[in-house]
Amino acid sequence: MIKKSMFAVLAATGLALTACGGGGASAGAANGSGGDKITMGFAQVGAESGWRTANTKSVQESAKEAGVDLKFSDAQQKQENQIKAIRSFVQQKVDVIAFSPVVESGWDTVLKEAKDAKIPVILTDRAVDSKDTSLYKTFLGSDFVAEGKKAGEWLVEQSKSSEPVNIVEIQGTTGSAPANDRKQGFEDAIKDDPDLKIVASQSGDFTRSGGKQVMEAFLKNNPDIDVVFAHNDDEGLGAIEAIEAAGKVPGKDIKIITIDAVKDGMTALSNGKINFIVECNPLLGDQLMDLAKKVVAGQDVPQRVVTEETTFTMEQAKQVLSSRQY
Ligand code: GZL
Repeated sequence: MIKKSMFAVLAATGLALTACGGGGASAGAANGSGGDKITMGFAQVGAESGWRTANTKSVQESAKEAGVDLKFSDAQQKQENQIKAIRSFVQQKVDVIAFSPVVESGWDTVLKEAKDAKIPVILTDRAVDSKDTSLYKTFLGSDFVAEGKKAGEWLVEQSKSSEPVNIVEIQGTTGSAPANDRKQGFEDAIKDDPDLKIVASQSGDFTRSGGKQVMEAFLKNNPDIDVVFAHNDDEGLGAIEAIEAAGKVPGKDIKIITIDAVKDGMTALSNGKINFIVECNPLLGDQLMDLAKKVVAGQDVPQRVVTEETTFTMEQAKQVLSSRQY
């Protein structure tokens, strides 16, 4: 966790970084209030991936630790369910609403209802594309463009020969910030290398089954695939199943790059079935509770809090696998 003094400096600039892996001062101490228990309404995306499971666990455990009364809803990846949940939190007059928007668009109306009810909103994990930034107090989460860029830069580094490299891309949930931004970052990183070509791109909806189905179709329609860029580990693990069913060797015949670094992904990386993983930290619970207490207490918070993350090769995965928290 960033030292308080550094945090104050970064906060003043409107941007703060938090160390990956979560952890940090308990929310109660953070605002020094020790005041009344606050109630948070949390509208989660769903339970689509290992990352989401770890994120939910982090939010629930951190709420308990921080003495925050958590009202939790699982939207099963449907925007209308998240909107319903936010409306219900407004009716229940919670102190603060936090949510991870399943897609970027279509939130202004319900966020205006929360604002009119004087209930502050915190975005966590994913962003919205609303132009009206007064609709939420802060956005805590990863820089997905940077994640996509790191994935592309590794591939550029690995592809020094002037052989053509055919890439298939398994995108995340259509319209979601991580899918849009990871795609952007990856394309930006490879655009100056004429040998690297995305020959097919389709959404696997961040799920293992989605990754497997999309990869089966890619294998049928593209005889010569060199690399898979999957927007999360679960899609990459589904792609591995399809590649092995087609009699090819994942990590060797077809290289695989994914994003998240959850346990199952890191295990496949250490076994050489995935070649490179960009970390996306789901342990946002502690920072979320700290921010919520400050927001409810009327304190200023940075409008953007970016989680710091790293990357893993096979060797690095072998070293850290046993100590991973999720
Ligand atoms: C990223 C998060 C994405 C993960 C997926 O912050 O929103 O959603 O990369 C998850 O695993 O489903």
